[in-house]
Amino acid sequence: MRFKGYLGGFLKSAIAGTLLTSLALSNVAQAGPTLDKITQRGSIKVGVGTTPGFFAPDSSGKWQGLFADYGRALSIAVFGTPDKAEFTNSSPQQRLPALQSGEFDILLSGVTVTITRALKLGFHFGPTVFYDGQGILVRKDLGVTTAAELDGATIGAQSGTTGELNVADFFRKTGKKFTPVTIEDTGQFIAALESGRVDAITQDSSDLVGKRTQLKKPDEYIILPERLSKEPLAPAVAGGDDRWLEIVNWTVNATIQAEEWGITSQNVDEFLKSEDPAIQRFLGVDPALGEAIGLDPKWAYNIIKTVGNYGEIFDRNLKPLGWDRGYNRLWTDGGLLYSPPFR
Ligand SMILES: N[C@@H](CCC(=O)N[C@@H](CS)C(=O)NCC(=O)O)C(=O)O
Repeated sequence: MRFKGYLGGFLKSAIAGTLLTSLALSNVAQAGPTLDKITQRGSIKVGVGTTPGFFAPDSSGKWQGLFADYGRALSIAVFGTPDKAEFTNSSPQQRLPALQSGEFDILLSGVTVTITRALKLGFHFGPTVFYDGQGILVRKDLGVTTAAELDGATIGAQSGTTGELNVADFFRKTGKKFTPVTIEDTGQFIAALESGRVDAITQDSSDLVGKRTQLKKPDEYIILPERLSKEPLAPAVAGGDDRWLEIVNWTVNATIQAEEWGITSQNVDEFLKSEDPAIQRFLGVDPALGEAIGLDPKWAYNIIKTVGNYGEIFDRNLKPLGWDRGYNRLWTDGGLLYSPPFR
């Protein structure tokens, strides 16, 4: 009897398990609204900024940079080819509303993850692809070497950025005074510094390092040593589409996990012969994960083969500008990059 009871229970849970599996599979088979829109349109609309190393058109008009490469990685995940990401620049002020209204499918523009954006504005964020902090860029002839010496200064921030609040917080906290000038347009923001309309400008240090190289006389300016804030920069998507969010999440995770395993664009084909079941799942030798995410089982293989792992993406775009990996090293190297498991 006990055995029968046990068997009955086993059968019941097996049936329930099958039901759950088929429910889960039917969920997987449904494309999310964003993915539907993207596949019907045949391209992914990506909002970007204009900072060398992160997102900037090259001389032939092709967008290059760390974030641009994540746009390409997504295009590979969805379409199997890197060239279906359509990059459009819009100001920090306009791009979040444009994402909300569906003008963009994703922002890869250095958006900082904040609780206000998540809970009050309803955006969702993928994994951080660049850990940054806010800096201050000043003309050398101002004679200051630390932010604390900027008491009484006129400081420019771009409207719609986290920089506006951060700089106000910094001066309030330190009991110093400053005059804020908010400017929407990037060209005018830079011009305000060059013309002397403001004494300093404040933005993500990633932005300042890149934009400093575009000043007429870069050597006449310095970035002060302080970082006023934490700026984890991540892909942003509109709320309410879990499936699209998961595709974004696992696309970024794939580049981080590949680096952890030492899988690069150069050696990925050798890893196809790996005996490690996790690597087999990752590269689609075992198709189970591709089926679960509803993409080509080779989606991660294709990403690594074409754009490379995180380290390759970083080195290609940011090493030439002198960037050190810093916090953006793998957790195994003392950094903050950590992919959840591929299983
Ligand atoms: N991370 C900040 C700032 C975002 C931001 O302004 N990013 C820079 C690039 S890192 C930008 O778009 N600048 C204007 C441009 O490049 O045109 C935020 O989320 O508010």
